[in-house]
Amino acid sequence: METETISHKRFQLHDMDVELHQHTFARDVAFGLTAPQKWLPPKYFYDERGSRLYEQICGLREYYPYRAELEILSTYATEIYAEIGRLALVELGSGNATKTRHLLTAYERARRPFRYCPVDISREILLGTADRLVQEYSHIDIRAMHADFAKQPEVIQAFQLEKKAVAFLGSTLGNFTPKESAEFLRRTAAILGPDDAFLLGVDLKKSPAILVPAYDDAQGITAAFNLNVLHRINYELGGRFDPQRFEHVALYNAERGCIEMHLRSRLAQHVPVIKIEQTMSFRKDETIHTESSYKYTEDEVRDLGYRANLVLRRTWFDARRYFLVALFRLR
Ligand code: AVI
Repeated sequence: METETISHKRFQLHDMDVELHQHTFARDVAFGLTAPQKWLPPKYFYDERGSRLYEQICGLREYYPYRAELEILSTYATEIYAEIGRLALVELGSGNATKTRHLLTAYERARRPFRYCPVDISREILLGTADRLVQEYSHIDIRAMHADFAKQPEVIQAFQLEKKAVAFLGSTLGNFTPKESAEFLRRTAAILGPDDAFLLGVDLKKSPAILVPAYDDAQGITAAFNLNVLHRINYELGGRFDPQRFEHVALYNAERGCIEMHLRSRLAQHVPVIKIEQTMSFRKDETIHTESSYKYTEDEVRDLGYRANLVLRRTWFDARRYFLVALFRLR
């Protein structure tokens, strides 16, 4: 693994060897769109347009997970700080750190120097966020890391922190398959020390009447977000998709315990993808499975941690108990 450390004026950036995007995207499209159940990994939603659409989703009336977690972090920032305040804070998938600000403000109030280590796959967002935070918080010491942490949580060992809290918020774990979640938690637990903490934000199981509209909003923003992956195949891989020939589908799969998002072909069609020299064929009503968003019960979260050698120490809920922020320590 290659590491490059760039010292900016007021923060440090570790640039890990993020695998060449174009190559993996082409490989995943070639593989996923020729499988019996066509599928694409959800990480490809997030190009510039997709990230903007996701921000819009977070502001939608129907999309409760963002606001529910924000409510937890703002209501219980002092309590959470009391648990982790002595530790450096590593955030996996920090994005623009909007929610984490409530915790950072609690750190700042203690008027002691503290270290915040945001890790993200988007270098631009990371640099912008670090830049803003050093201006807003006078006691902050930022060590940012540009890395694909989902593949390799071990990258955070490069921070060489003695004591740390690792935060994985935003219900991002929900987009991993159960096998990926178990593996990710096991590997993350393996790099925690006896005094370290792991803070996890997960969306809870609830009625499909609430879940489904959160992924199929009236304004069609989630539909545009889902269809955006076809635009991306067009402009990055020379695809010839007409997104209007597909429709957005969101359903709750009770057996798997997750929302599934699909793109359903409105008609039989053949779509060339020039850069991978393949033509993808679709039957009428055939779908591409683009995302699973797993929902948990508190017991399932406890169990998931337990199997990864973690013990659940504290839980915080929003007023409607839609969302859970859980604090784990090593067993
Ligand atoms: C980023 N992730 C946790 C979101 C979710 O709820 O699964 C992505 C998303 N997909 C549709 N809406 C939001």
